[in-house]
Amino acid sequence: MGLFDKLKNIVVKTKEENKESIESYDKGLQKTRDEFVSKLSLLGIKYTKVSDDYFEELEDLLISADIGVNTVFKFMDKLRDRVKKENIVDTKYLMEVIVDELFIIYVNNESLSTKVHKNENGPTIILMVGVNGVGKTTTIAKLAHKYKNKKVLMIAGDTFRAGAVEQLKIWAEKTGSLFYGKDSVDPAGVIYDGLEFAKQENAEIVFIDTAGRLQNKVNLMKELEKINKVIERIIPGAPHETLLVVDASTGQNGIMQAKAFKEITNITGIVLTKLDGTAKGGIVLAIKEEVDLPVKFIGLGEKMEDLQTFDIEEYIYGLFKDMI
Ligand SMILES: Nc1nc2c(ncn2[C@@H]2O[C@H](COP(=O)(O)OP(=O)(O)OP(=O)(O)O)[C@@H](O)[C@H]2O)c(=O)[nH]1
Ligand SMILES: [Mg+2]
Repeated sequence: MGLFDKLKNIVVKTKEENKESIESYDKGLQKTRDEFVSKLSLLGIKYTKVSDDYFEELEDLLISADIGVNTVFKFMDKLRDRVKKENIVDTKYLMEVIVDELFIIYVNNESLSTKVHKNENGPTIILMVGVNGVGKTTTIAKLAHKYKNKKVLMIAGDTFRAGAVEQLKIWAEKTGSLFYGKDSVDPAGVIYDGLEFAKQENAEIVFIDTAGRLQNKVNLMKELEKINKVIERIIPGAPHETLLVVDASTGQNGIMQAKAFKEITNITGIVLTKLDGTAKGGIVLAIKEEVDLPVKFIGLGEKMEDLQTFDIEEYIYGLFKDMI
């Protein structure tokens, strides 16, 4: 095969690979797009020229997409500025500026990397935290599926909710992962033994599931401290990632959770789940502005395939594809 053909193959292949993720963004963001973008388009029909009324309605619209009030205010200031400076009168053209500026909000930041920190000298430990029902356990399954070429172990650190251990075990079977869990009331104990098991089995990636009980901050902090101490004792330097799972459909409540967790433990990234079931897709931008943690993965459905590494370009495409 000549070099040209080889290159062509690579191009076709990357396009194909991309196609799949672009399609899932497309599908997963449909609700947000339908709500937000169709309203935005209607606004552009209602007002063909930029005016105070237009700005006011645009502001309401952005707030209702859960972009976050502070973010929206900043955004509106910037937009008004550009309208003035560039003498923009046509709302159709302003639409392009809006897409552009939303993109800039996100990209203008260093804590953007979606990269997962890996341990070069042993198992990579990924701790999942978050309030109950947000999708922690499902996300572990999805990530295990993503890393199916690695030796994955799941540790059932949720000793609180009835059925939680069994639920994780089933996912381990479905994804061909190793599993460690036992009847216990003490998550730290289970995690301790699970990590010994990880070393013994030479696991490459270890996911630790935790209970999502809503409790007071002090207790939660103490519990996470204890868990982190145990992890560090068995695998120095671990956990390599602490992923906070946030349910996108909870909107501003999700933002509050992210702020609270960030205060009590070292969160390295966010997994935003259930984007498929909500019109609150704007929360991605609010997290960036208000919490300043990178969204590393997004959940776009209930199946183990329905997880994507977060990509701002594909996200913006998924939101605005009807307008571009
Ligand atoms: N539509 C949709 N549903 C999801 C997604 N992620 C998780 N779910 C669903 O949300 C529900 C709760 O998911 P779990 O993974 O059990 O959540 P959890 O955080 O482990 O819950 P607890 O263990 O009770 O704290 C399940 O019905 C999942 O199928 C997603 O990205 N999209
Ligand atoms: Mg769970």
